[in-house]
Amino acid sequence: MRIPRAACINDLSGFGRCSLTTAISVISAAGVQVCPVPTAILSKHTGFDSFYFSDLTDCMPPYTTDWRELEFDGIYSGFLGSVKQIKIVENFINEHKSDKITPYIIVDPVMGDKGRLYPTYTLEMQREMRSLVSRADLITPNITEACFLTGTEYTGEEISISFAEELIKKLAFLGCGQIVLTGIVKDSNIVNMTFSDGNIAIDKRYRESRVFSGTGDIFASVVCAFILKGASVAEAVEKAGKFISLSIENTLKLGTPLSEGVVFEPVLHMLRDI
Ligand code: PXL
Repeated sequence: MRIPRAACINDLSGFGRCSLTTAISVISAAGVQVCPVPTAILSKHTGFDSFYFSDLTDCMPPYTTDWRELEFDGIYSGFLGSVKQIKIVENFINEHKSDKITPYIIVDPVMGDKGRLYPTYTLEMQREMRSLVSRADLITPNITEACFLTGTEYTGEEISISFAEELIKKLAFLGCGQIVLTGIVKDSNIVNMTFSDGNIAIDKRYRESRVFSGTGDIFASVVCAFILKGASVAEAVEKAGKFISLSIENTLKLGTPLSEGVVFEPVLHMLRDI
């Protein structure tokens, strides 16, 4: 059996279950090889009051140059901290687009949430992220990110289906072939809307009132793994929705703090056949 191989570009936060910690666990458990490219190391994610941070931008070009002869079935990028890092990811994609195996490119444009950009996100980074998403086969923005990418006014997480479709159209106009717009609030549900091959699909799950950090990273990691295993985007999104619901159910039972993220360890084994 051939194991698909994914290059994952993201930061490594030692505590708090997000970014590479999540990607490595989740994608491996789903049966896909993960090759991490760390963009920075943090002792904890930025939602904690204190954390140690060290930027690894200058390590990235020699690190990825040493991988020139490796071929990847997929390249998945998450949180990026500067214009320089976004450009490094674009170069890495360009270098591997001509490989015998053309990698499937997933860009999770981690830029902000609840109508606000992360404080590190400059205007120049927004411009550069628009260029990066145009190179992707699939992007997974939340509503905030979709609004910033398309220059649309943010009106909250509760949007109509026609507004969501409008956002998707604008994102497609930027050049993204397949899009999952995540986190649309509809009454007591959370809806993820998939646009793929000209079709729209909806995945609806019961919405927990508490929001755990790192959920977006679990979502993109599950989607990445199952697409590389041959699932359609809509199928992969359904699996991600199911896995997140299962993990959150488990977390609520344990009662751990929201900042520690979703306790997925006890259910990781279920990813194989979810
Ligand atoms: O889950 C997104 C994320 C990734 N990386 C770092 C973060 C966060 C969210 O807070 O702090 C460092």
